[in-house]
Amino acid sequence: MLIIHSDKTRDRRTQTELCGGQLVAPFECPERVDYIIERARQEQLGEIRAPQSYDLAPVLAIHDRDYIEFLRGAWEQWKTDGHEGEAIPNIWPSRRMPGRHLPRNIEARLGYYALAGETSINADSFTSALLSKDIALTALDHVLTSGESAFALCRPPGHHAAVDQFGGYCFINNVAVAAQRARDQGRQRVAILDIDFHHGNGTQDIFYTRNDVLTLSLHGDPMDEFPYFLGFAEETGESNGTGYNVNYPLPSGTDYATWSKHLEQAKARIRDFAPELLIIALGVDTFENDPISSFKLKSPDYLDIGRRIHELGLPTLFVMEGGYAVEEIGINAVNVLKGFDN
Ligand code: SP5
Ligand code: ZN
Repeated sequence: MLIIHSDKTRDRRTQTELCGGQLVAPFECPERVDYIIERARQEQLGEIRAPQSYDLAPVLAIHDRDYIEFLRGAWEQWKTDGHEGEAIPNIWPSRRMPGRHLPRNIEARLGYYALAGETSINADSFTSALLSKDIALTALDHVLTSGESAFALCRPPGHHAAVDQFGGYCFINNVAVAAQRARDQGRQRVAILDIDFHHGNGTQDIFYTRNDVLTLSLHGDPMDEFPYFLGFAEETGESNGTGYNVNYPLPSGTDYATWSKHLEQAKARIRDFAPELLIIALGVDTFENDPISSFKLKSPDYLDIGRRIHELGLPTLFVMEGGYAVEEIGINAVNVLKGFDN
């Protein structure tokens, strides 16, 4: 399988993540990609190719322009305002003050565009997010032109990024950008299956009223797990999109026997939809030793996941999302791709 990868993903190295009342070393770190690419080389998974550059048009096809311009300028405005640390939001629009205006102040603007507070912005955030989308789009174009499958080794991840919000380590929704481009290139129906431990709230948000992009997500029950405020089973889409969003919230401690049953349900819905392209939001934070998650999947299970996805018989684009057990992330991510290829 073709792998799209860039060493420049290492440039995103934030110092801080707000976690448990402390600023800790971020879980979403450059070493994640190092372990995956090292394992892909060891296992001779396939050719490793650098991404091409794309302009902003595919991004603006799904994200609001004011949001993207905020991301572009946030770090400069934060520094100009005299702040010392990385940019972290500390106030949000909320039920009793809904935020009808976009204030000028950078702290307020951070809260306006953030859905969570763990994702620090620094000098590299915007360029890294743009590079990550280039990786996804380069891999997508290979799938569209060759009919073969491909792996986009994206970093930062994307599936939490909504139409006009960042958070959950995500700024640009890479799977959504790719799905929209596939539509614009003439693919009529695209399915996005999100197997990251966390609900793909951004992807759900972006396509919620549409019936041309089917979105499905298997994830930790939002009653207990990030992102908490979206990802419930009753969220099935709206207007034209009714019936085209499917959530499978699963309890803490879910093992592979239970998880894979729900994967088969998702596959049945995908078969029924008959997409021309399948995009997998590939998180491996479902792993038993993941430091911020609570499922119990084991490394060999990821081979079986790849095998089961292959049974759909669709051109498939794999896009890297989460996974924070850094030493095992390479084994687990590459296992999915190996299982798919064999
Ligand atoms: C792409 C992706 O997987 N994003 C995940 C974002 C999770 N954000 C919340 C992190 C909360 C971390 N709390 C750590 C508790 C450790 N015991
Ligand atoms: Zn995740």
